Amino acid sequence: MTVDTTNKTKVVLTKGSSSAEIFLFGATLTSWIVGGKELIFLSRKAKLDGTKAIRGGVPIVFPQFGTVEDSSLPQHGFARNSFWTWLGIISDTADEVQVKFGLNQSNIDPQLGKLWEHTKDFELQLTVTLNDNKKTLAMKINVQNTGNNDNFKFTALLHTYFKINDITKVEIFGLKNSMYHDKVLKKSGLLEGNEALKIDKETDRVYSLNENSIGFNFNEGKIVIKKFGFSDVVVWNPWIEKARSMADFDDEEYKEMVCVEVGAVSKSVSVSSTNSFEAVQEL
Ligand code: TA6
Repeated sequence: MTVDTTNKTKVVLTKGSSSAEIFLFGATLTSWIVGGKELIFLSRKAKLDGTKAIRGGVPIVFPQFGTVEDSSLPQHGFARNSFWTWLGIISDTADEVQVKFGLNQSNIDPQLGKLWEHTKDFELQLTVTLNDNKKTLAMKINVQNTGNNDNFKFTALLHTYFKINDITKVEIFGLKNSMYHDKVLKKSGLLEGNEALKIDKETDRVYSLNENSIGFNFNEGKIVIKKFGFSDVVVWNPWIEKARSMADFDDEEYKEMVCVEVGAVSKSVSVSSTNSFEAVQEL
């Protein structure tokens, strides 16, 4: 079965030797198996019952990245904390299957929805494309302003947790000569001088990146992330202390994951009435 929806909490895609799983909660993709390998990290302690955002996979960050001074929205917004609507199969061919999920005001807990003035005016869709011939996984977000009058601003990001087996062997490429904000040092306007960024401490950086191709080498191989429409890349690893502070993350799991996240976060996106914003990551 190419698209299995018998488990009401998630959709399982299978195409040849590739597979992917997407929970309706947060439309969070929690698994991508390709070439016999799982490439997505999911914490052994992740909550999968809708009680909190899933720790791992690809949480959808919308309409806000992080926390913002004059906003009462929770960190990373409400999309990852809401049950999305299954919008069905878009296409299913010999090599590829494409499915869609949607989020609008009807999916949002009113207690959360009232924290953003445009909750009634947005329609967010996620399209997931699994291609077994190209061995790729594409995720596209489309943000529609369905209101009749004013435009609205948001930030959005695909918070991808990649599964690796040794963080000390990870080298992230494609960032050299880009400017970044370092959330650990709380410093902005820093210039990345490394051809290959290694992770050996808590790392939480927002890179403004014109390049549309980044990636990383790791023990098991190399992952290239192509981005279209996203202006930024966030690199995050909690390292030892932050790992210990997260109840839904095992103390040692910082060694087995790295987040390389594409998004539009360093400056907000504005969508005018009846218009939309679209962005894609292809792995
Ligand atoms: O994307 C990196 C980041 O913004 C970090 O600052 C860290 O907070 C991470 O997201 C996870 O956030 P969460 O709210 O899921 O614990």
